[in-house]
Amino acid sequence: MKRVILVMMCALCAFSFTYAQDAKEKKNNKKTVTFAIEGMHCADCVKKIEKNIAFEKGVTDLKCDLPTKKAEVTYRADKTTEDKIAAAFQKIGMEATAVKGESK
Ligand SMILES: [Cu+2]
Repeated sequence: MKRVILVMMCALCAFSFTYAQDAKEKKNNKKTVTFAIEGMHCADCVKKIEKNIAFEKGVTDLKCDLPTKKAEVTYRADKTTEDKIAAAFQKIGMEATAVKGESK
């Protein structure tokens, strides 16, 4: 009988550990994706991006780099997706392509 209890305790421990891990990931599921932006030519374009994309749902951080025509977008994966952000760029007349390998 003791052994059964021990096994059950172990199972419970493993379960709560997995659950805690899950909750932590849900809380901390920020993703950063670098987009190559076609149509970002000048400081006004950067302003336009900052005014629009920074306020997109789920976007928590945005860094534009004009010389390389790249925008680093940090977003909450439970609120939005890479595709939705790219669509938001499209809405303001820019083509955003996620740069693979630069995602964190
Ligand atoms: Cu411009």
